Amino acid sequence: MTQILGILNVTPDSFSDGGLWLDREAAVRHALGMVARGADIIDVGGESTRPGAQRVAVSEEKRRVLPVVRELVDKGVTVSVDTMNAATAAAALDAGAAIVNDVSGGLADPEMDDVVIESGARFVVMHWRAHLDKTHPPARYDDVVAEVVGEIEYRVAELIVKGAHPDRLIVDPGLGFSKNADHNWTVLAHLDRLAALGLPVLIGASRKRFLGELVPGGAQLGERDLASAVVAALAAHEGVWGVRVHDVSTTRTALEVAAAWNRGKDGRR
Ligand code: PMM
Repeated sequence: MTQILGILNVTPDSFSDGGLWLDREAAVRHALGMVARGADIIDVGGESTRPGAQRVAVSEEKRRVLPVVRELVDKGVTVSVDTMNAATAAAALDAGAAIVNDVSGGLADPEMDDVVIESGARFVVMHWRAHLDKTHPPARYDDVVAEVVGEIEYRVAELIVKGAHPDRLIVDPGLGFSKNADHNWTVLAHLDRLAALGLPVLIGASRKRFLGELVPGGAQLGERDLASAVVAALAAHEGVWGVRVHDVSTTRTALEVAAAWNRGKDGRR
């Protein structure tokens, strides 16, 4: 069954849920609710990656993230930490996190590769070109699928040369990161090309702007959650390993449908 990573943004400024879970108790309660609704993993982040977001000091990021990681691990929850900072990743792994989810795939912090390789933790290698701030022009692609898959493949090869075990790596095309709506849809329609790397694929489409642009009323979270769940079902149908989402309940239903569909294909129903 496709894994559900429930998003827990412990930030004041994430685009859809900034400020909601800054308080530790509220954050833990929300995370446990997501687990009860069917999340397999809770992805805890303390720095917003939305376009134009201010970078957060590592000390502040740790202050936001670590108590929540510790408490969730204590309660038996599998935790991933969403960070571009090696020091935060190392501290979260010490606190019991199982996965490092780095939207820069190790490119933002030169220490990150060593931290994940030495710890033996699982590592999400997301496709990333640059911080999403005004100093970087929009990314250009001649062939978005070939370039995204090729750049991820290169990063994976570098990690393996440095000593990473391939079965610790998960790949993610980084929807919306230096990609416009057309780029995102083109990548989604060619997930088989990413899957051909032979590593588990994670997709993070939840509530992103390209879904809001698609549907009437798409500015509203409910509409985006429905669109996000449809993407999750289609991605699951393509065999992805996991989806990173805000609305766990709707996603669970969507994934049940995709799983039943696939069972039907095998004639096992
Ligand atoms: N997107 C965001 C943050 N972290 N991690 C992975 N692996 N993949 C993503 O697509 C991704 C991510 C930005 O979304 P948010 O502000 O809703 O967390």
